[in-house]
Amino acid sequence: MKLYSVSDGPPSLACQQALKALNLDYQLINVDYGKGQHMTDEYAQLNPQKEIPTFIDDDLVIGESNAILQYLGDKYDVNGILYPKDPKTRAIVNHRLCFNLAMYYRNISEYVMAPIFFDYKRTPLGLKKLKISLDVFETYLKKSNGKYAAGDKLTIADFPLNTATMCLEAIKFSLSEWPHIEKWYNNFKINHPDLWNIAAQGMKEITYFEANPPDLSHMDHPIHPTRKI
Ligand SMILES: N[C@@H](CCC(=O)N[C@@H](CS)C(=O)NCC(=O)O)C(=O)O
Repeated sequence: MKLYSVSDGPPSLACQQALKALNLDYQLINVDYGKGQHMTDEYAQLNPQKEIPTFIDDDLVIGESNAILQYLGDKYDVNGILYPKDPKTRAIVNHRLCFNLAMYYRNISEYVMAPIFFDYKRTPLGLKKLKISLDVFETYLKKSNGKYAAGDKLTIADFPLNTATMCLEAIKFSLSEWPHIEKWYNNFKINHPDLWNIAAQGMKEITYFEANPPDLSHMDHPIHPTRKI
């Protein structure tokens, strides 16, 4: 198995956490985002979205971290520990993955990540969207009293929500207004230090780039406006 991953990318890090939690051997291929290695025609053959991560298992080649997490759960979590088989429990896990993709990480990414790497600003509207996303996650976590994202056990849904939340810590955004998120996030660090360590390595890089925004103007990004530092 191979995972094309970017060292500070929350979706990539979530896949690494799942591979580690499932104790799977795989080849980690670090994609250099700053060099635009994911923009090449060669990479586009693997992932036409030109996004990272991309995962390969034999003849299966897929992008989209949720699809990767679900595949790993389906194929390798035979007892349904991290990806429960009971349809209702599983539906909650799937829901949390969708919530992260469509709302939570989307708004974190736009507010935290895009202004670090590209020519975007942190705006009051962006902050409002972020706070609404945090309010929603807080509501979900209240149901499990802040234990895990989809109930009282660790599941694959905790990984992308953890790596998304890590971006907030990277820029010292306080979670004190969202006590259940804070509790869940700290519990993850305490109870799963080896998994947290994967996110923590990425966080260090994001914190560094927050203080030293990279010049990606050479990348000529097709969508995002770059800035020369
Ligand atoms: N929905 C995708 C998003 C992946 C994603 O946003 N990856 C970023 C790196 S963290 C990326 O490759 N962006 C492409 C670009 O900015 O050119 C997933 O969950 O896998």
